[in-house]
Amino acid sequence: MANIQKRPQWYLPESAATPEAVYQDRRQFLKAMGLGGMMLAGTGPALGCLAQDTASETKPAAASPGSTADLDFADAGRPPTEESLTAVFNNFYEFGFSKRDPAVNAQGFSLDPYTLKVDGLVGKAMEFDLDAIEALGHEDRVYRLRCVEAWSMVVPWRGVPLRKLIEKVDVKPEAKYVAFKSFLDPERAPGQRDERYQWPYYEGLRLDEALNELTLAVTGMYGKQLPPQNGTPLRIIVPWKYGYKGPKSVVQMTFTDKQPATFWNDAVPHEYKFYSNVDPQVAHPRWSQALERYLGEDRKDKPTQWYNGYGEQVAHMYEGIPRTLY
Ligand SMILES: Nc1nc2c(c(=O)[nH]1)N[C@H]1C(S)=C(S)[C@@H](COP(=O)(O)O)O[C@H]1N2
Ligand SMILES: [Mo]
Repeated sequence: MANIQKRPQWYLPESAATPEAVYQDRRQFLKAMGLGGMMLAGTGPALGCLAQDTASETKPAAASPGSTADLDFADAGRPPTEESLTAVFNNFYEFGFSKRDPAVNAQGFSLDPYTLKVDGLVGKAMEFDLDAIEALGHEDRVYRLRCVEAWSMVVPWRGVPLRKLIEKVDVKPEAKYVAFKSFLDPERAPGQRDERYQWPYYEGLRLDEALNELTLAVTGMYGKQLPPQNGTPLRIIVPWKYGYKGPKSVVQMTFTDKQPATFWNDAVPHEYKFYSNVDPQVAHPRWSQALERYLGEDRKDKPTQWYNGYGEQVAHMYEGIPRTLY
């Protein structure tokens, strides 16, 4: 935790002062959920088809009950996104392609009895249940999350630094990357019957990225277990990268010496690269990344921050790598 500072570069004192809760009427709320506009018009096959959404005002969320917030991560520089929004505005293509599908289609979904398999270039392959993972030491951390579609949110996560898990399996020196795999169950996950994609969802990180202090194996949010639509029971969160770099409902982690293929890079290679670091200067082929819309607000008018504002913790990993590779 040595290189985490109390006043990082993105710290905005004005926004840290919690505003009065803003009353949201039903119409505004539906708009915020994306029910007011083009979201009703149909489903889009490619990530980013729904980027031009609209929404309404924000309302700060209450702190998670019983939280033992890690002080270094207690404040993401702006109020947490309302839980009622993060619960109904989701990207989880396994459960449908429009933002409000996962909350409906993943209702009641569970991977119990859960085990996370860890294998590949390790001294000892292992299986962890959720208790074993949480026993490694979980923390409450409030992070910003920036989706490649240009909306963003602030979430109080609960999770275990992935590094703690990696240290358990005795990674071999040849290992340079880690590949993640989400669950596969087309009977329960209707999106997985769509043959335009290769299921299960898969992602990957360079080993140093996986070991970075910020990378979390998340098991909860807002002080509760992860809801199905947010990736029950375990998801990876990599807050300086676009949201799709963090797979949900992960069941396997494999250490490898080769850069792993990733779901979105295979699906649309010229739009989604392996690194996918948040960068206002590197436009998506179909839209600028200079600005973002805070989930719960109307306008896409907030400046996007390089590395989503986490440059102090991560920029050193990318020296000499051209930004266009992101
Ligand atoms: N398995 C899986 N993981 C996934 C996705 C997905 O479709 N499937 N979508 C990603 C994208 S694009 C984003 S922005 C976040 C969304 O997380 P949220 O729905 O909890 O906000 O999950 C990421 N992880
Ligand atoms: Mo995303």
